Amino acid sequence: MLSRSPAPRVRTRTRTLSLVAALPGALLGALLGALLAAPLGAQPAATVADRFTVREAMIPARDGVRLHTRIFVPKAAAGPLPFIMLRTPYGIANAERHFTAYFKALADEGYIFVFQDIRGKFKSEGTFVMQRPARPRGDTTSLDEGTDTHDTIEWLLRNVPGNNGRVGMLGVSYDGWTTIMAATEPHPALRAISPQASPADMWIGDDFHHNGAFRLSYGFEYAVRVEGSRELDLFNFDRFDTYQWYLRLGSLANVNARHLQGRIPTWNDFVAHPDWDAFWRAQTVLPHLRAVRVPTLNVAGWWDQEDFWGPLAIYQALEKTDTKGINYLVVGPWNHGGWSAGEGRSLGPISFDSATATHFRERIQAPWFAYWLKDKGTLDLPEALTFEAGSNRWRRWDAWPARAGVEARPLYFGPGGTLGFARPAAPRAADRFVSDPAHPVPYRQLPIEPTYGPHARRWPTWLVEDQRFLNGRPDVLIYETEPLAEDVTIAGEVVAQLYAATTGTDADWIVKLIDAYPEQYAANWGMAGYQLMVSNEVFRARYRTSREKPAPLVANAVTPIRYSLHTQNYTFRKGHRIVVQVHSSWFPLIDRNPQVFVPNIFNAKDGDFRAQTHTVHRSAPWPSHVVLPIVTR
Ligand code: PG9
Repeated sequence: MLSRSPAPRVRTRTRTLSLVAALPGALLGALLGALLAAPLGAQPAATVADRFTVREAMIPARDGVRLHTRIFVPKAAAGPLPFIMLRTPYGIANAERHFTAYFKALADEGYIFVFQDIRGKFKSEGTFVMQRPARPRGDTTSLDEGTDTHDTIEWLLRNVPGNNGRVGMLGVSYDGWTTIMAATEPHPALRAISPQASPADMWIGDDFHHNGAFRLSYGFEYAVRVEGSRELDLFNFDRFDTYQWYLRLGSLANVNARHLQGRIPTWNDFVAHPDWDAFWRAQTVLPHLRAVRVPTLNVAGWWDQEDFWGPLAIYQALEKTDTKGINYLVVGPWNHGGWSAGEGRSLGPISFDSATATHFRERIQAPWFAYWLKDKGTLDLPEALTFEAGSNRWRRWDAWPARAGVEARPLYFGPGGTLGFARPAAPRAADRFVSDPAHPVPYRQLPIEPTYGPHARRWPTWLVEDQRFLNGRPDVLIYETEPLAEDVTIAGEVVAQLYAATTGTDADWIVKLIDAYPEQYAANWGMAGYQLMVSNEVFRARYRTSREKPAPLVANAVTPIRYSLHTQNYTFRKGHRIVVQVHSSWFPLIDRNPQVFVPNIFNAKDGDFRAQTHTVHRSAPWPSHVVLPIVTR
């Protein structure tokens, strides 16, 4: 591992046997068994039944609702043992699958594993609420996922013999969110958490919206999946290509009228709360992260198709109060949850030259929990550990976004589709295109099969698909540099700065930063000219001045639009070109903007959607560009 940052924080502790004697409920039998038995990791053929005593429990929460829980107690391991808990809306009947990959190194280490159906899902009682808001500060009577976790921990400590009084929690996405929710009012026994790909604010940057633009295909299909039944449901599309299905749907008002008839609460919430109002502000976990009290390993993937904003926002919120240095960040070259299964040697056709996911599970996740829950080993983890794709190496940082040795440099749009570091001098220069809601730009190559179900295939890797599929579309602006004379490495926040105008009164903007491989690519001819998206984001212009109060654009007026394309750590190799694409629809990932201002797009009429001419300026007074955080040393 190469490092340009100061020496990492290294904490050392030695395992202490007195801990075993000091804790209540120590299982002498288990201890003796562990002494006699080979380590679990040395028994690959052992079945779950060989390794664990499995127990089912209905654990009562404080309001009497009982939560369905499966507890796996190792038959042979040095005890007493900490708990590792995962709480999920997705069902736990098959939870033991985690022992083959995601939790394999943890199981080899030895924990009591706890899997729980959250309130209202599968065999747990009560009512499911999509991301039930954290109860307000000072409210001691309401319930949330944090109180359910608290009550579960209390029960486990009393009712599962052989525990060491400590609990760790982890999970990906919704299960990552239940993990961070447990830390809002943590039980004292909660001693380590790893929220992984957890959403943080569904309006600003995670599954359901990005900068106010509605994530149509995911929002619709996920809401039906989770709320269509107590278990998991699938929307029955009448065709394979959902691009066509969503296009024929027309206005979003047709969803309830034709398909859902108001049956899906989350869809009704989308319709009732188009702006960042009290509903979304109550749902975000960020204001509840007032102090980092539990050691936290935040995990994210650079090509996460669902929740990349959330884990970084949670890391940054916790970092504000992290005086003890117990808040960590790991970002790898993964899609949504890509670290939890497989080796992580590649994503789609992109190779990373090493087993990044295995490395995470065995060398980062497992030792990290052992350190906090078993006082075991040393912790050789910097503040932030990122995988720098392109150069394909892990990098250690003492802050994220990286501060030292990084310079923010604008890369300007130029004439004839050029892109360069020289600021434009022309007094007037611009590119124009017609954005037509009847022919929206697809977010990936057609056909776009459903996100879930037997035909789902490309959703998990669409972010790494070759962006050349949009070449030649008149409504996609493309700017590209000359082949790079040397490697260009970025580490930090990428920002889009557009100076744009439209003949309409509302518009979406999509800006993508792309690595174009050389056309002469002897290393791998199959990848010659490949265009890999490195950063991307959408911005709905009606929210440019306020998330709460959308405002129409002034037709034909040049309007500055500045927004984050998120952080990234990437090396554009010598000989590659940097490419920027700009367009105004990304369908059906993002719903179509009518391009005339309407108060609530969910209630727009089919006739409200109009083609408009959009202009992107690239002149001296209005130099549209992207800002790159370039590593200078
Ligand atoms: N991205 C999914 C999700 C999390 C939380 C709320 C809604 C959706 C998930 O994979 O769990």
